[in-house]
Amino acid sequence: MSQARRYQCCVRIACDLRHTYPPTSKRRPAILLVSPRRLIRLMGSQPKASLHMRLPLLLIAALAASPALSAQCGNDASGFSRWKQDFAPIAAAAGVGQRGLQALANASYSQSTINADRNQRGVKYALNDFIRIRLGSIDSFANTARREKARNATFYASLEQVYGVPAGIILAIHGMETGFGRNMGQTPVVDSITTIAYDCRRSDFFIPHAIAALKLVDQGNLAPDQRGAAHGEMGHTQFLPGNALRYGQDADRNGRVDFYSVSDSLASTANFLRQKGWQPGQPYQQGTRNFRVLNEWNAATVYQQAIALSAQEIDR
Ligand SMILES: [Ca+2]
Repeated sequence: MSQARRYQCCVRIACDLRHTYPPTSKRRPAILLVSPRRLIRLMGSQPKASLHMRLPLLLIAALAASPALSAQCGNDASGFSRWKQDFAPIAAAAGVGQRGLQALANASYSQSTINADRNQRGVKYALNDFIRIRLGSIDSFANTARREKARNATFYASLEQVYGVPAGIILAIHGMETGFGRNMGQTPVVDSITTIAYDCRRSDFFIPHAIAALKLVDQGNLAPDQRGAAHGEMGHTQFLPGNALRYGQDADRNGRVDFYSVSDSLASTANFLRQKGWQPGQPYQQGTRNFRVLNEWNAATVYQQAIALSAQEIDR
């Protein structure tokens, strides 16, 4: 298998695993109304919500008594335009500005996102199978990662200095998620994240990410037509928009947080792990505190094991 082909397979399987998003509710209503109060609860559930997120929530609270603020989910494209219209004031109340609202108005229903979501498989891989399918082998993957590291050793050293996360961990995630940036997805992020937020299966989970994506557009940190993976994951390490908004870093100091820039994306990844409790200079193999931080990045144990084993080999 060629390296490029292997990366494509890696990314496809990565998606299968990464997209084990919260299961649909067994008592899913036929019609789901997203009330402002519910939105407050959803967005407020994110730990340590920053002030710039809390203020819009107060505004939503002020509007919570308005019965007009609701958006009806749907299971096909037919209700998407109406949902966008109804979702716009909800997004505005959450702090989305004019550029974000324009991106919402221009969003198209993403059938490819829905197809990917409907085709999710709950396959569980043994570690050896996961490594074989995903990486070929630890040795070959680590060799590729070491070449990436050698191309910009100073940068990876600076990441460890600033965030305390070893280069091996960051490189392993970069390689695992997108084959070191070779495949970052082909679906417009705003289309995919608004479609999956509108879709009844996981509105609760994805609505805050849709609002975050629109805020990123507002900030100029996400182009309205930028492409990503099927569920709105962005850039080199496939951040969901809510995490992108919260953990993004402008590592190259050009005034923008750009998840399609290697330096910004990898610094944001390191920042995410550090903020989630990564302990600099401490071990990270299975059974350690740092290993448990990897669960914040991806809940699949085999993914965490493969990252830790690869990182050790990359940094040896
Ligand atoms: Ca930047």
